[in-house]
Amino acid sequence: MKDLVFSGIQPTHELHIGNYIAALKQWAELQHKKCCFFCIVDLHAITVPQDPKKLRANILEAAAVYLAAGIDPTKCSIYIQSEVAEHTELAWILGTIGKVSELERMTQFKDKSKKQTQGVSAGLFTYPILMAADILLYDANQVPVGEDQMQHLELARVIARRFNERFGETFTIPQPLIQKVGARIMSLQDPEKKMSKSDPAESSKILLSDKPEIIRKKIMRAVTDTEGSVHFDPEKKPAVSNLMTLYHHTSGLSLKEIESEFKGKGYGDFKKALAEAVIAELSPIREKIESYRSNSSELERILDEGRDTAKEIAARKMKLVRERVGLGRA
Ligand code: ATP
Ligand code: LTN
Repeated sequence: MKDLVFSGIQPTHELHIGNYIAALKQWAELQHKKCCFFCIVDLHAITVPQDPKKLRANILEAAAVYLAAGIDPTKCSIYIQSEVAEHTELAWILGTIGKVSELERMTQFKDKSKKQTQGVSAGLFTYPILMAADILLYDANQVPVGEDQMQHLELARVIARRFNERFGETFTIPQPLIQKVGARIMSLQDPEKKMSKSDPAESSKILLSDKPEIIRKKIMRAVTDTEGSVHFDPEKKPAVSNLMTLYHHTSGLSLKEIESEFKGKGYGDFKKALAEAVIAELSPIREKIESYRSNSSELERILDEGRDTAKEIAARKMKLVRERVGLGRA
C-alpha cells in the first residue's frame, strides 16, 4: 500500500518559522514521494473563541501560505476541514471510544485551558478526538507534525487500536513523522518555551511574513548565554542550540559544520550569518504569499478540488464505519 500522509494547521494567527520547519517544509518534501492530504483545520480553530470575519480571512490566508511554501496542488490535496462533514461525524463516534481520563492527560488542553478567560469549551477538551478523526478517516499512516503534537498522535493510535479490537480491522495505525533536529523550535526570548503563534511577544517568533530588516532585528535581539561559543548542547545551551537548529534548517549545514564554521568567533558573527540564511529561505515565501493572496479565484479552485478528492475517500470510509458500529440502516 502507498504511504498516505495527513497533516493540518489551524488557521489562527500568522505562521512562524517553527510551523515552517516542523510542518510545511516536511510537507513540501513528502508530496513528491507520497499521497498527501494537507488540511486547514478551521474546526480546531474554533475550540477557542475566534472572530468569524477574521477566521474566514485566515482560512484563505493559510491556503496562500501553503502554496507559497511550495505545497503543490497538482501533487497533493489541500482543503478545508469543515467542508468535509465526515470529519465531525467520525469525531462524534470516536468520542465514544476515547476516554475522559485520556483527554484529561493532554498537556495542550491543560496549557490552553489556563489561558481561557470566558470558561473552557467542551470542544477544547475533545480537540484530540477530532484530530484522531482527521487522520483515521483517510487511513493516513504518516503524520508530519512538531513534537508538541506527539501526545495527540499517540491518543489517535490508542483510539484506532481500540476501535479495531472492538469492531474489527477498520483503521490504519498512524505514525508520527518528526524532524530529527527542530521538532520543537523554542521562543527567541525564552528557550524554555516553545515558539508559539499565539505568543503576543512579537520578538519571540520569526513570522513567514517578516521583512528582512525585522528578521535581522529579532535575531540580533534573541537571547543567548554568557559562554560565547557556538556549540550544540540543548541541555546546557538551549538558546544557542535553538539558533543553531534554525541555521541548520535554513543553510543546509550539519550541526558539526556549523560548530566548525564559527569556531573562535562570537555570537555576533553567528547571528549575522543566521539572519541572512533565514532571510534567504523565507523571503521568496513572503513574496509568493502576496501573489497567491491576490489570486483568489485560483485559491477557490484549488480548495474545491481538494475538498472533492477528500470527500470521496471520507464518504467511503464513513460508510464502512457506520456499518461496523451498527448505525442507521443497511
Ligand atoms: P498555538 O500557539 O496557537 O498553539 P502553534 O504555533 O502551536 O499555535 P499550530 O497550528 O498548533 O501552531 O501548529 C501547526 C504545526 O506546527 C503543528 O505540526 C505543530 O506541531 C507545529 N509547531 C507549532 N509550534 C512549533 C514549534 N515551536 N516547533 C516546531 N513545530 C511547531
Ligand atoms: N492539532 C494540530 C493541528 C491538526 C493536525 C490534525 C495535525 C489538526 N488535525 C491532523 C496533524 C494531523 C496542531 O498543530 N495544533
